[in-house]
Amino acid sequence: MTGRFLDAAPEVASALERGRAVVALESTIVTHGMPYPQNVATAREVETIVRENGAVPATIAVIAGRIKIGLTDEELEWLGTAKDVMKLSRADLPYAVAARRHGATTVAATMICAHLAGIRIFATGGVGGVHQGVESTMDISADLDELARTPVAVVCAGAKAILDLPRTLEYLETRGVPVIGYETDEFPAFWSRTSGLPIPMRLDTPEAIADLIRTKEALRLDGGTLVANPVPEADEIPPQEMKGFIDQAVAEASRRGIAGKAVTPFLLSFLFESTGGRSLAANIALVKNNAALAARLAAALVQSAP
Ligand code: PSU
Ligand code: MN
Repeated sequence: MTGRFLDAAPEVASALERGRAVVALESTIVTHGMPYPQNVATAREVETIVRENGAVPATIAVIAGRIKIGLTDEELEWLGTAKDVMKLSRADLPYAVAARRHGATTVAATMICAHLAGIRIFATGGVGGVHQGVESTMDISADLDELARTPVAVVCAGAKAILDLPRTLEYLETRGVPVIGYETDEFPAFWSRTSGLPIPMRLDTPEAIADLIRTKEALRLDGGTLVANPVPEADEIPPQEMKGFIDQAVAEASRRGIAGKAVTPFLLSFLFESTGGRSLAANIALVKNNAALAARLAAALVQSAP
């Protein structure tokens, strides 16, 4: 039924048919998360890293209303500079498909499309979360509710430190989302390896995480799993250093009245400027690191399947 909206790239379709490892990748990071040309270069490198670690990459986006599961090189290059690409979350996905629009998928929308295609593992940079000032804005990313309902495991570097991280973890717990630290005792804060917040549970191998995912499925527990993988030490920006930049960015967003979907892209590009490009370098490194772990996890998941 849903298949009529999807176009799976031949390589992805054949991997899924044969029960091989596939890793979904999002596209909002390309259109709204990084500047050109780093966005396209990173997306290509991430696909290569997924392959090198034993899985087939499937970058997901909506092009002229078609849900693409795996993009060609030309499509990726076009997406990197296109101007009329919507940022799609759960709420906007049916509109983009019905109205034949172009759209980049956020974590929430990528999870939905990955699940429709039969993909269980997805790598991104950082998931959306509860925003600072939520008391007045009610801004909570739809990514969190998607994690509560759609059975896809999302590998990320924690949540961006521009968010209210304690409330983000509280919300995930309330909604029953397992948050697993990979080789870490703290919930990572995207550009930084630490946040001061203890991780709810820790596992140190892709096999152990695959086992948890299978157990969760066997127990018929709905929803996804969040795997938090800290940015590599060499690329980290220490939390105390990042804090000043973040406070400045959040204050500027509120001064300019930035709201809704525009908040996260504004903060990311503001930080890119204010850190002199360091935030972007860390962002690129952590996405690659997540792609490698996601591919190993996808391989472990198909290998030890009962
Ligand atoms: N991670 C990044 N860069 C990004 C995002 C995540 O490294 O641009 C995007 C993801 O697509 C995520 C979205 O789903 O930001 C969250 O947006 P919002 O806060 O509006 O839900
Ligand atoms: Mn939001």
